[in-house]
Amino acid sequence: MNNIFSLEGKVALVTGAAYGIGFAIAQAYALAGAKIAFNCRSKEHLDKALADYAAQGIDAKGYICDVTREDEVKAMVSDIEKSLGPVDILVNNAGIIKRIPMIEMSVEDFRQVIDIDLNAAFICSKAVLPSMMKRKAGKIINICSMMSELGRETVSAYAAAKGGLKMLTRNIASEYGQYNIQCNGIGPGYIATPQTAPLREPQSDGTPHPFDQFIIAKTPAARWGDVDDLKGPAVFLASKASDFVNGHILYVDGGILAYIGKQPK
Ligand code: NAP
Ligand code: GCO
Repeated sequence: MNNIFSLEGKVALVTGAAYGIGFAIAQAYALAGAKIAFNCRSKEHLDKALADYAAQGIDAKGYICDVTREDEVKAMVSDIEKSLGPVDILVNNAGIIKRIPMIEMSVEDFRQVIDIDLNAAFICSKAVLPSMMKRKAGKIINICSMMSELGRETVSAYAAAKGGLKMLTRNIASEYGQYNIQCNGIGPGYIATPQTAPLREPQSDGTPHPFDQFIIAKTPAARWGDVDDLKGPAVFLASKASDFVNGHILYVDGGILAYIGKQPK
């Protein structure tokens, strides 16, 4: 059974994996035997990430590449192919969020979130699919969200992008499943990373952030998720174990989507 979860000999590109969820997924893939490539936009983040991977004994190949730029993505994928081999596993993880009430949000801000959180997955998937089609094998994993299913105040652009990403996942699965390419999504719940740090900061009087308490009450597991909670699901969707799973969004959310929320005492 262990072998069906092995990624030995595979090349994995995890976008935005300088830290946070992407870093944890790349770590898990390396442990499962994959060769790792990752990217981010900032040289500072890249240098620190390379040191962090090395400290874990992972010889990751890092790139400064903005996933919204097709020319940069194509150049990165081409270099990965030359140095590590063709990309077997693509994780579209890079993403941002802007928490602004919709009527106060500028068109530029809305467009930037859509560009990074949705259009970039199209760009990166398009860059790796032709080679996967030739080799009749490939795994694409899109990092969706609770906001692929639910809305909430101030995250209109993010929810629109993550809802679109769910349907892009299903469309890639539909269009390329015949080439033995599986495209699935992971929908993390509320995970403790830099992206959600503002929602967890204690208040000036030291009491927990109201949103922190809200999430604890909405999650049957009664805790925030940790990036380690995503490692097993990510390895499953990248491995042979999921060769007949396609177009599926695997929610790793501690039960939020199943739960009406803790009843007030
Ligand atoms: P994070 O801590 O903010 O990390 C985001 C990563 O993406 C960073 O490495 C960042 O590096 C990179 N990035 C951002 N824009 C980029 C661009 N245009 N090109 C290349 N890299 C870019 O976020 P996270 O919490 O780990 O989230 C990772 C993914 O999971 C995102 O798609 C997010 O929407 C999703 N997600 C997060 C949660 C959660 O609770 N944390 C839950 C559900 C889904 P640079 O800034 O250096 O580019
Ligand atoms: C927010 C959070 C969420 C999480 C995640 C939940 O402001 O509501 O940032 O969007 O990041 O996407 O799955």
